[in-house]
Amino acid sequence: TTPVTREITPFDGQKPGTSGLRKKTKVFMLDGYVEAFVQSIFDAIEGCEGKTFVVGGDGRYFNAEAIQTILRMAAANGAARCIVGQGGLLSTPAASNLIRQREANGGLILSASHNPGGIDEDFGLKYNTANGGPAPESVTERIFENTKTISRYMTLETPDLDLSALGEVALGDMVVEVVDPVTDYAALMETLFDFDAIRALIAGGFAVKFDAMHAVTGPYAHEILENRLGAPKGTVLNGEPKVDFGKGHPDPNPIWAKPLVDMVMSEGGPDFAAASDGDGDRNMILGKGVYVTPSDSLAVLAANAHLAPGYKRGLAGVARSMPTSRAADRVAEKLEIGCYETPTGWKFFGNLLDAGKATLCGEESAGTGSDHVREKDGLWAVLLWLNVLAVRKMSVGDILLDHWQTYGRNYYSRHDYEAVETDKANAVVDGLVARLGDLAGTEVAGLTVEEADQFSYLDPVDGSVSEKQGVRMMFRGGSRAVLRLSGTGTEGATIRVYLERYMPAEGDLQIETQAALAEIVQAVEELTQLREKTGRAEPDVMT
Ligand code: VG1
Ligand code: CO
Repeated sequence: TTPVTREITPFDGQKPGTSGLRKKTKVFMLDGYVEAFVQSIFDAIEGCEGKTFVVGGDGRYFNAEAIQTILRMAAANGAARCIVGQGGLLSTPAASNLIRQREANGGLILSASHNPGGIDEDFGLKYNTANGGPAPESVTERIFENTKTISRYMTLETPDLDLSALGEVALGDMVVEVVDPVTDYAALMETLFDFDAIRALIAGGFAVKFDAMHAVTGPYAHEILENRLGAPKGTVLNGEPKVDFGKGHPDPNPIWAKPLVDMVMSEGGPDFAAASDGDGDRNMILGKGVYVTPSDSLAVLAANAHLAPGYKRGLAGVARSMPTSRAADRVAEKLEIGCYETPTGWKFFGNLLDAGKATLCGEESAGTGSDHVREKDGLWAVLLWLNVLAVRKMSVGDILLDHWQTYGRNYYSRHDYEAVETDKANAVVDGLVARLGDLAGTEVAGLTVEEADQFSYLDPVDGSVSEKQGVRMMFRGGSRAVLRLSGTGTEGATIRVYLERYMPAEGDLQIETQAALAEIVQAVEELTQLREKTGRAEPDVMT
């Protein structure tokens, strides 16, 4: 068990994106690929000597193999301890919690989140820092720089460890501690929410369904919803994690979780339904006959969080990613609390949470979370909704309507054009950027452009600046469109178009969403020629 040093040559393109490195699984399986990236991480954090790491993933294909590689390398690089979820499983929020609770130096999380899994699908790996959150850009840039020159890595020549049994085992001079992935996370949830109130709600016949989409949240949801909150067996659907997520696309939105949406839209459907993604950090919230957009969900939770014990002190502030609708801003204004607009990706919320400036954060992509961890958290959002429902004793639909009648409604939708040829996608963005200077005052599709720019973010805590975080087109009257390229895809480019239109409380609050946004869609097409330039008649996904 003496560490060995092996020579290696760099791989192209090991650049972390919105949330770590994501590639086709077969790319990750290339000889030395994981090793090159992991050694680049270890070198970027000035080595592992004496450090403790949390290691786990969403259980997708290649999760088990990659973990063994990481453990051997951590040991060879001098780490003192690795805390690993049993069977290699840890949801992203549970990993974040463990890093914080155990005061680890960081964590390696294996996931491609909402991307499909399997040998022909996607895999991912990201590094989280000691606060439990995704490494900030300063760290991911250092990692990427290292990947370009990496020439060696350290490992041990040891057989695979058995990660199925709880307890400690030695790996060289390092201790590997296998923990139950659910226990500490479930305990944390009990400190935040009124489990008795939710138990009573459910016991009173309030019907709940949770779709784990064959991904990592299955065991968490079985334990929390069924065992601890007394929901009947069968509440959790697709609760057994599978390496290929049952060949599904573990993205909780109305397209990929359609069966659940159909269920709540049909006669006799549940009162409340929710789903989470591959690694358990996303959430979709549904009520009888209603789909709650993630942007609305953030706003509703911000307005009601004080009803749950963990937030009864009130919120310090709310943060949302720039493309997320401004519904939460209206709540922050009313509560007279801070409101922050960050670039896409949870890593930008970390400083605000650490500094106590924001308590709740959210993204339009079905991510909501709070200062309890440093990742977005799917089951947390579900439990906060249930806690609010238990206290307010209203349906999801009525809570939503009441919210719009108080704050007005931000009609919102995101249109994705997936796997577009990279040059074509760049041409769309570059074409728009080139025109930005002259857009103000332009009339398109019955709308007037008031302002257009590229979003850049000045972090109010550490003063760092992140530029070119998406193009914004603001229209007179408060409508808005945002265009940016995805940083999590593994095939060509995905163009995301985010559409928003504000309707004051006294206006029409019941327009069908796509109809409400049709003019803005038309305006975007006229301003970008997106459909024409990409040859796409319509988006692949609308959320
Ligand atoms: C997408 C979402 C973003 C989210 C990111 C990671 O990024 O838009 O809001 O933070 O995925 O989520 P992009 O660059 O493809 O738009 V997850 O659940 O993949 O960790
Ligand atoms: Co995710």
